[in-house]
Amino acid sequence: PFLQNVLSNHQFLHSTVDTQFIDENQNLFVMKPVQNRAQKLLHYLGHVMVNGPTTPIPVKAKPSSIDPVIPTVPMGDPSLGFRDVLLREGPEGFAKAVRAHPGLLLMDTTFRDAHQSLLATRVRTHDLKKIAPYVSHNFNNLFSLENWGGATFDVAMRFLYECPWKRLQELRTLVPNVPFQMLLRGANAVGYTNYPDNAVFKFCEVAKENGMDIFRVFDSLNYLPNMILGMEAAGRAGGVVEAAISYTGDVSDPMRQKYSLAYYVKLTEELMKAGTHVLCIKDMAGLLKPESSRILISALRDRYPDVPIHVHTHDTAGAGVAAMLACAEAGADVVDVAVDSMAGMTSQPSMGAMVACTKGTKLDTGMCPGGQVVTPSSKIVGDLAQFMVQNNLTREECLRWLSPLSPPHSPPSQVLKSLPRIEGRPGATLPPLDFDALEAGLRLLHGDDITEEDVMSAAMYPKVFQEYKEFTGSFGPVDCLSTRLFLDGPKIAEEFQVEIERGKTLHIKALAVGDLNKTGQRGVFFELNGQLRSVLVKDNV
Ligand code: 3PY
Ligand code: ZN
Repeated sequence: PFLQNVLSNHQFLHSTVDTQFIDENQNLFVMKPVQNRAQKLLHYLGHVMVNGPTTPIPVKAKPSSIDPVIPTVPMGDPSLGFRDVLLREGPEGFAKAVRAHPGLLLMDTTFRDAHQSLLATRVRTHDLKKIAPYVSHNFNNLFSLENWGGATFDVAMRFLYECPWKRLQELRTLVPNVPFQMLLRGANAVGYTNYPDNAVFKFCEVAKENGMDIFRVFDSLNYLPNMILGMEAAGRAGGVVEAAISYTGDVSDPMRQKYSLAYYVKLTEELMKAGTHVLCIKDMAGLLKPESSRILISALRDRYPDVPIHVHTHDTAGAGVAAMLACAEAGADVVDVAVDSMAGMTSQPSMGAMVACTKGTKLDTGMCPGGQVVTPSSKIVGDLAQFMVQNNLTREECLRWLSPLSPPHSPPSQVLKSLPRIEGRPGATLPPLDFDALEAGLRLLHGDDITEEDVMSAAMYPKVFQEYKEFTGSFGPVDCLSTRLFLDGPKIAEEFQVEIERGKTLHIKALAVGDLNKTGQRGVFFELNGQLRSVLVKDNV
């Protein structure tokens, strides 16, 4: 149970209590241990200075020592945006306003899919926060800003040692006017596994409370029961439900019948029946071409004149802008783009290109342009393809001979062989998650400042959350460090500031790294707020 001391005990603070109350509540005088965040951060910096980055980064190149110039924003509140419509009119009213909007609307994926696709999801909250006010002021007419979900949740804790919920809260404060959008993997929420249904419901509820607005719900195999569960969870939380059909094949090729136009029309019918507010076509492999875009979007537009259609693609083959233009011309309301410098290749098409291509037409956007390189689902397909090539297998051979070979880690269903199978939607038969028991366990392990958000992080990623708490337990709030300091540490004699909470700034100067001692350690010396401090770091090299 949560220990409430004299600083937080409600009864103590708000009612007259007698000495017996004090006698009976010994916990009133239990104080949290001093956090000593400063010393922990020095330990982190010392560790990076001696051993290099703690975060696996896919390239050897050092982070740039140039501090990016952040464009200034005008004083005062940003102009109103679609979030104001959403807050005023709710998801249905929002969908109507989107449909009624004359030009083409854009979703900016820079804060999520663009860096997930190009930079292995390694952009830190620290940097997102710096540019967020600019986005809020200059891109207030975006349909949404995609900034959460997909791989961001896992990577934030696993590799960046930061809290994904804090990212959401902080960005929400900085961007009050543009709807936030996240990618929810249906019944798999933001994970790679099956969760009990109540975990998915609770997850969406807490995400909405923390500022999420639009939930793009997909299942990479278009497995309807999984999608519908995610849609229900997002809808019940009060979010905008955007059901997304994963697109594959080529609807413009009459020879390819498995994923034909009829397949997509049928699926759309089901998602409309399930009450989606927005319909999304999610072309995660970048397969849409202008002709297939026209065929698909005009068919859906004809059948469902009232639902906003939102199209997502990747520019993998370079046809992204052409395809998205064709979608818009065929009746799509929203397409996904990324900031020019983080667009193209496996990311989304460039915002600048879309803005320029529609300028002065009826689709005018009203904007003035100013490791793992594939999505997780594509990786499953890629792993299998590589496996087949390596073993020189045809499709038939693969199916027939798969048994004696060692499969890749992300197997197709045949590989299950005698492994246990689940009939139907896995979450339906999993026992509900006991949030109270989980919370009590976390408090025991990590102390009392466990929040509802932490409980959800642990529900999604138990091991990753555990390691994240251990890491920040010894190294402190590393999310407060600039990215260069986080990855590379300071240079000797460099002076810098770290704001560890609002109004609480550490002034640090790196002084020296000592020689290797007999036990394989080095002293690293700093000045912290004018006082000499040192830490002892094991040299792993
Ligand atoms: C994800 O699941 O993270 C994706 O981006 C799927 O395309
Ligand atoms: Zn994507």
